[in-house]
Amino acid sequence: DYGAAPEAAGDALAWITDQGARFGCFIDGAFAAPGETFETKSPATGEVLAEITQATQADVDAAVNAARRAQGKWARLGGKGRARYLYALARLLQKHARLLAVLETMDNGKPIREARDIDVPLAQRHFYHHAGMAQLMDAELPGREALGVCGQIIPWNFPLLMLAWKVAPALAMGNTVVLKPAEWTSLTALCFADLCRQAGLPKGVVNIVTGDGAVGEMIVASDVDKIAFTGSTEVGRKIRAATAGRGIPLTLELGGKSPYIVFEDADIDSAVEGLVDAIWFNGGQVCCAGSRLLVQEGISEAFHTKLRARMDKLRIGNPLDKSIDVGAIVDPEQKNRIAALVDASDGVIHRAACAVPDGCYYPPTLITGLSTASPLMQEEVFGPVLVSTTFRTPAEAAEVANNTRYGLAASVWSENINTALDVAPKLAAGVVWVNGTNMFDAAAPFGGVRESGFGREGGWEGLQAYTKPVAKPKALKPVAA
Ligand code: TXE
Repeated sequence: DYGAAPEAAGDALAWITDQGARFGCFIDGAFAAPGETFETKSPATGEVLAEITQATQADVDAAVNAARRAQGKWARLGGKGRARYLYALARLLQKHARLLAVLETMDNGKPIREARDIDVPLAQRHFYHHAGMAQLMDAELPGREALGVCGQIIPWNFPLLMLAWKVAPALAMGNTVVLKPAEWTSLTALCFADLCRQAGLPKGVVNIVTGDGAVGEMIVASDVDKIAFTGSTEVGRKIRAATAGRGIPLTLELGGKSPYIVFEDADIDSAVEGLVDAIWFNGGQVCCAGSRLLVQEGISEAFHTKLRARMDKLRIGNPLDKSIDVGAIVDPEQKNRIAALVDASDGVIHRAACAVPDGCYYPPTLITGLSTASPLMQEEVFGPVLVSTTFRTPAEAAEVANNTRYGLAASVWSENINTALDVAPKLAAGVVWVNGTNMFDAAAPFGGVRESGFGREGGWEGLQAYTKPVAKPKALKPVAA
């Protein structure tokens, strides 16, 4: 049942069928024959969408070798030469925007409005931006060169967008890549592989190997020159330990429990609307989700009343329906994890009033009355669950906000710019938004502090992270006497 969008689902299903509905890895410019496979399902319907290959050690080796063979020539193309391919990929992402959005929604469960208006356009923007940067690069990053072959491991919450964050800057700077999508959401990465073929990208520049964490481990253990990872803090820690002896650069973008701080003088309606975006965008399955609300005491009651009323208007259901605000949770396993965390809490629970469809859905939830030390105040839920507390002074706001092992993002809401500018630098977070949330741009670096990881993606910092100083600087001419 595709409700309001049967024809859109039809296009995506037709693409899957055209590909044989069984996908091998994309290695050295071609899809390999499928090996042992697993099913990828639509969380909204439970329907099996396709069979995906569980890559073997031989697949990973072949992918790394192909990337190694391709890298020198790719780097020697120069920035302008590489830019032509990156522009071609950007245009193809644009041309197939609808197919990609529907595939993403079917595979991940996110509302089609988000896939269409956010995931896919931001992925395109990332390729356009890095095409432009590659073009400039010959002149603008002197003394630096590509790292070589980059291993890239991405999560399931923004499958295509996280691919773009990883692949575009790596390619722009002359690297080749071996990328592994998350096992629940491989389809848009495989569709992207198809686009690489259409763009005539030299073989071996992009390789996609599919499968679970064991395949990720194989990439980490292989002869790559960098690992870029987005995912859980736990796996990030394992990867750091596994690469410690090799001294290869590492970018880790991990979890978060980002504070959303509302001062008494904030524009309350805007702050409530911003909060809906901060915690219910993508069902809260967002690394920088504003999952911890901190409200100044004087407006706490009024704010919560408005928040509950707004929550009760959220529509949850079939993610292919354009009028839906909250879609399905990515997988039943993740839904059970969310439910277990909430069920164990001793707070006061308010659930959004809308009817929740059967299956892999979890309603927008607000929990108040928790102590700072309680697990739900500290642990990343990675679902549509907001916890809330109050503060009295700006100093206390910063103190409570920083009472976390994470440090990815923070939001500050106040109509007094002095309050905002006073508090923002005191927050331990990679990004602080003032009177806003979830603002991303390819030109702005993004990343965390503390257990949210290190390294930046996007902006100059993100480009630099895919280069190293030139190994052999030109010898200086002796100065004539
Ligand atoms: O993440 P994993 P999971 C958090 C969030 C979520 C929790 C668990 O709290 O509830 O993590 O999600 C690959 N070596 N985030 O289990 O396992 C895996 O195949 C190398 C936050 O899905 O970290 C996938 O491709 N790779 C987050 C990727 O790592 C390994 C996004 C992420 O999966 C591996 C996702 C290993 N040993 C989850 N084990 C964010 N920051 O956005 C797994 N993988």
